[in-house]
Amino acid sequence: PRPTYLSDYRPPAYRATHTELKFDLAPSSTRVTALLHLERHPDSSGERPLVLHGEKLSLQRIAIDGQELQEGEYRLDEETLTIEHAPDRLRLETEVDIDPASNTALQGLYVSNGMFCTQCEAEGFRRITFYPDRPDVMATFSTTLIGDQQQLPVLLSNGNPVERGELPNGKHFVTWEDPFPKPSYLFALVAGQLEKVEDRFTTMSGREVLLEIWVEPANIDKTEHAMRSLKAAMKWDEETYGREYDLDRFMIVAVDDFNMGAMENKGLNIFNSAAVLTHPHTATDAAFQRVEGVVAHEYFHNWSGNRVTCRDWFQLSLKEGFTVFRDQSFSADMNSAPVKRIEDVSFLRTAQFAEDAGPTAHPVRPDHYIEITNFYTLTIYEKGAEIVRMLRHLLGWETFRKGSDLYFERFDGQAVTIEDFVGCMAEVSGHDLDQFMRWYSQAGTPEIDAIGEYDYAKGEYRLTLRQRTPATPDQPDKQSLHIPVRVGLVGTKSGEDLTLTLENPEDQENLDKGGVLHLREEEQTFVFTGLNEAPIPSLLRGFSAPARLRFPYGRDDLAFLLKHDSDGFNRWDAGQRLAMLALEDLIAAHRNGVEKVMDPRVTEAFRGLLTTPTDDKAVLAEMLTLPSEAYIAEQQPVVDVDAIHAARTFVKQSLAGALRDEFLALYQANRSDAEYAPDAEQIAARSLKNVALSYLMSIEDDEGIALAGQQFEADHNMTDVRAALTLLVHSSRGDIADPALRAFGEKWAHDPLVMDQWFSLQVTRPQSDALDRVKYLMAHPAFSLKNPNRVRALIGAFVGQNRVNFHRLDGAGYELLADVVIELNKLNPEIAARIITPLTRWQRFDEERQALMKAQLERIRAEDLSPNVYEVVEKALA
Ligand code: B3K
Ligand code: ZN
Repeated sequence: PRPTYLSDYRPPAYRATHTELKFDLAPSSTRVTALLHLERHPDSSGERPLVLHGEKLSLQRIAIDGQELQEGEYRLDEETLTIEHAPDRLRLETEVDIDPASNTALQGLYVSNGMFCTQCEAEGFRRITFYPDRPDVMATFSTTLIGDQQQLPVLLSNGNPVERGELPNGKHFVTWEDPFPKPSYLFALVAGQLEKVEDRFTTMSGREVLLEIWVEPANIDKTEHAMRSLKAAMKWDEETYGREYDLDRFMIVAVDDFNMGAMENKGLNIFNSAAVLTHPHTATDAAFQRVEGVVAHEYFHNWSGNRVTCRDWFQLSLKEGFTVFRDQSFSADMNSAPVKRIEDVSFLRTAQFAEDAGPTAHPVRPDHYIEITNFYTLTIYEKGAEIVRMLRHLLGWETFRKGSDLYFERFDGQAVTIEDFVGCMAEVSGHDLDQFMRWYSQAGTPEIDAIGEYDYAKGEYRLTLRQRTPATPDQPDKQSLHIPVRVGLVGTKSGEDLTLTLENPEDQENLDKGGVLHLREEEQTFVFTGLNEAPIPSLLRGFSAPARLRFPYGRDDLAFLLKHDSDGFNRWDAGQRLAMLALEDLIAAHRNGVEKVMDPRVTEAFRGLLTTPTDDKAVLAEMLTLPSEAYIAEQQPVVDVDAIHAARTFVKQSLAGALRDEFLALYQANRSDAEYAPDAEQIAARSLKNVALSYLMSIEDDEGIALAGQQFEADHNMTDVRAALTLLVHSSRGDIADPALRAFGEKWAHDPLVMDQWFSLQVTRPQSDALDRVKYLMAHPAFSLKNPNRVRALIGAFVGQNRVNFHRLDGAGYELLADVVIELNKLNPEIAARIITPLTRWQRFDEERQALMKAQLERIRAEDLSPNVYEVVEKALA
């Protein structure tokens, strides 16, 4: 497979202005008739031929302006259909047959549980019909669906239904028209036996919009939260960004087999059922919050993505980074804002930083790819969102909002670039954002080394910041970035934020405008004056830039910040840093075979947290949570999975032992029999209670075990049931865990989304039988390699969250993953190329494991590989 380069971009030779489609739906042979209204692009010379994309299509007929084409008048290969001498304007008619039933890749048109559905982004439409399948070709669509009335009573597509009727042989049809020009990747159809719940939303200009959520009949009682989230998102986008919905109806459909979370097709969002269905007895608080976030994300795409779309797939973060930033802000407004920030940053620092440090590192705007599907990454999404967040902070909200308004107004109905977006921000603010653009082109996570010096006599604090971005594949040399660093100086006497006065007027001006220091050079010193007490710096507040910040904090400084920092995020981070210092000592002790000793400062800091009254339970729950094994690993030069596990377990048990009564009191204080609601207050109390229980269970305290057993039995809501069951299954108390696990599995055998949780919680247990359980469960009737949710729940959870067992020294974990990748490479290349990720990180481990991991990568490489897996494996072994 050959790479595609950003620098090779050319506008298309022809564009489609209107597209008429007809689908005669049958599982193994669907006939697709397409009538494309094509015209030569104004910028294109007369020599360029008409080239349409098409894959796995069986061409039955082709005609131009009603004239059938003969062989020789067009050329077909595996990927394209070329017509050398086409007129400047033409109506191209094609008929193709496709086979949705055998489409296990879940791209294009496929069948899931008897229901037809589509996934076209990025390049799936070319598996439906011949088309200029690129985002800069935008056409209006008119789509007729024909299907069996009994089998396929519901026929949906984008836009508005304009005609429906009965046909011979028990068939019926519906015609849909979408008046908004769109690229082919936003096309969708759904057909099946579905039921809907409906609601209405009145937009800010007073238009009434019909809202429909379509699900399989058995799931009709699981839609309430998604509907509520949708209405909240519609209102929020009006109030926050001034964006109003444009069509008369908005539909969401839940589908069981889906590669990603959901898809923002115009007016017809298709969702992985895991990202839409909730019920207190089947979904956890985390799932409720995910649904709220994903529903909002897809809805927000209607403007950031659909009305204004991407010129080419290198610009993917234009829509994804901005939309993730928007959904993060929405969720922050709906729930606890500091906790949302803590969760997002933890995820970024654990998973995206690891991507940025590994062999598949790439810029937020890549400059080449082999398979675009591989680029729906944490870097494009999460780091892309951080870049937009930095712009928001550099400009201030009001100016940022003006830039956003200008962007939507100027580029409405167009396919544009990241420069167009940032250009609007530069225009409205007067800022020079040229250096800032490097965030998009340069891969790797910048490191900031900070040192500070307080001059008591002068009342001055000199803060020196030095930045460096490590080399990444293809990018050995890096340039300095424009980094917004939000700071505070916390007085060591008062514990309060000191007034910030900078010696340099330009720095002061920046600080006054956006509250941040602008770090642009490799090294800069900021001199704060007029201080009458020694400060401790609080740096990168709110995580103002996606960077690794190092400062030689002493443990007492961190304990002090944990108490006094006015920035909630940094208060949490101080606790994490303090725990990290203790964990590092213990990791070293474990490796050297020395007795482990708990740092009393950590214990005292936790005691302080547990005994100081707080009105923010949600943040407290985060503060009491130790850094994850994955995050700890991220901080190590060479990852020692066993030492990390042992050290973390030791800290947890030490804290539980020393603070048992406090944890018990916390548990009791946060119990409640109130009816379940996924609101911020209840969620906070549940997480606090379950964190407390996890400490008690870490020492297998009799009372803790009894409480976990009761919590499971009480069966009040899935959050509590799952937490209790997980703790039991991860303990050594099989006598209690096994019957509970069995009862749960029998009770929920009919509900795949609950069975996914049942799979995950078993295969993440730290005991050494975990891998055998994975193998055993792969043969369970509820498991299937063809369903991405099952693969993620069983295999993904094991390889991603069970580090001690995946990295077993006999290599059995690696072998198991390689076996799965080899199977999935044939069935679903997109999922295969994702699930393989842990193997690609072999450089981070000791030599013995490196060799074992590489051997499995070589084994995979020897297979007949899809472009997806090929690209990842080649990079990993480069
Ligand atoms: N835009 C979709 C991405 C689907 C692509 C799958 N290959 C999901 C989202 O970001 O909203
Ligand atoms: Zn998106």
